[in-house]
Amino acid sequence: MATNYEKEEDDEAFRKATKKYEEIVSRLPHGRHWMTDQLDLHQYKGYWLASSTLKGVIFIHDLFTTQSTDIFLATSPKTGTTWFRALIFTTMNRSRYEFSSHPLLNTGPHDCFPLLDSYISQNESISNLKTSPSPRLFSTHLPYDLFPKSITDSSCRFVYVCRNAKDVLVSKWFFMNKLRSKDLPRLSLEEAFELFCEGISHDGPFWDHVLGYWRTSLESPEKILFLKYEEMKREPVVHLKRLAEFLGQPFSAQEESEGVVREIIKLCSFKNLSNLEVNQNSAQNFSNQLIVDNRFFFRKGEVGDWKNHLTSEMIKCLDQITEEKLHGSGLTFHV
Ligand code: PAP
Repeated sequence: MATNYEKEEDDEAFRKATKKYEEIVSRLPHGRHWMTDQLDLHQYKGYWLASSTLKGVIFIHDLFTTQSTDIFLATSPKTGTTWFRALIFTTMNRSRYEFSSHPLLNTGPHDCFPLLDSYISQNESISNLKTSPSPRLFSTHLPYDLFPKSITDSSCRFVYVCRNAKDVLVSKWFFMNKLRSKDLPRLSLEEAFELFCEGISHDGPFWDHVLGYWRTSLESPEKILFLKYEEMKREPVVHLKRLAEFLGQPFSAQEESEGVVREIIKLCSFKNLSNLEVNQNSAQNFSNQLIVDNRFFFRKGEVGDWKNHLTSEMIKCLDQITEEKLHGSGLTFHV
């Protein structure tokens, strides 16, 4: 329990960080938000951030105290956050819960552990974070370059999940249209495509986000485990075992022979999660402003749905940007 003095200190730090955010945001270039059509994305140190995310960056820099055991699931939006959140939560807690009565069966996709970017600026979060049991699990959409040195230089770890740009664009376009006010016209795929290619999308440019984590994962593989959505789809056993090892919780021979790996994959599968009552009929409250139906986080869960939506010109252009951006990095997508 925080003392009155600690609470006053936290409140003061909270006020200072809010003021700093307000000063910074007023000076930044603005870009079109996919959901509102307002100029609500802000270009900060080369990345396009929603207001709540920018606020999160300031708060993380000024108010977050990292612990060496912290684990971050980092993703660009629509690259597998929901799926990997479930996989990490289940893997880390596998000796705690039975699969038949697992909390994931009644927990929305974003409730197993918080999105730090928006959680950090909520009331009480600072004191809650101080008392959370370790290892603390967080999700984040922040580009790696926007984290403070206190995090990047510490021994906390990141699991990064990337996905091919074409599926990300399509997934994000569908998602944003579900969130748009009924008073607004639909965001056309052409508009979404233009914005995405220009990098004007949440936490974009998408390719810079991926490369920031990719390069650091090459330099410091003990710091960042770099995974691909498509590879997890193709060989879930192989990649879940890599994930568990990186998290410091490798599967024992006994667990493997008892089918624990398969059970986790089954529990976290698109088919299982998307059919749960909680994911069909409940909603998620983000930063007390945005309420999103859980079912919107589950659409198709497939690789290659872009073929059903993108024109051949769009495909050519996205492939070209991807090739140019990733050239020389050693990172490829075979989709
Ligand atoms: P977020 O970053 O906004 O939280 P995120 O979970 O990364 O979203 O992305 C949602 C995508 O993951 C959706 O892809 P789609 O639009 O191409 O279908 C969603 O269907 C997919 N998804 C959600 N859960 C799973 C799962 N268990 N397995 C595979 N894909 C999943």
